[in-house]
Amino acid sequence: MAAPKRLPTRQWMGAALAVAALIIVFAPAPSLAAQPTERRFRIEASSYEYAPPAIAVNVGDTVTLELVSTDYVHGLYVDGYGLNLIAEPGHTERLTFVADKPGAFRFRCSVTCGPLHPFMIGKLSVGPNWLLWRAVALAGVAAVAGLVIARR
Ligand SMILES: [Cu+2]
Repeated sequence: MAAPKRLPTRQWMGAALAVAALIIVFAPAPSLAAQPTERRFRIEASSYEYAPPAIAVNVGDTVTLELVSTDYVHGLYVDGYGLNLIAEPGHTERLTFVADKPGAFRFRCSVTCGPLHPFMIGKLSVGPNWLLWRAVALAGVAAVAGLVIARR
């Protein structure tokens, strides 16, 4: 009786890595397990920056932005959501909204506050960044493939 013919281990590894890469690229994003919650951010505006410069929330969160200006009059306009806040120095302006649109949105100053005003920008991220996590997972698969190739 002849021994069953077996595929070489390297071919199995290559096939497994290719299947893993396909799953990473084409698998649907998992539904968000996080329950919508209330989030509050205090954003300090000064010439010509926001602190913090980036905020991240989950889809469905009720978000309150508090804009505080530390020097001149500054604004905060959120692209995609069409929200606008204007804060006088020493005053806090508040705005509450539901983050119902996933994605990355730029926010920028809506009051001409000086020569570098066009560069006064920040970022609102709504929802997890699945593109980034897929890229990280693909890099892991590529690293394993590199190790397999290097070991032969
Ligand atoms: Cu400005």
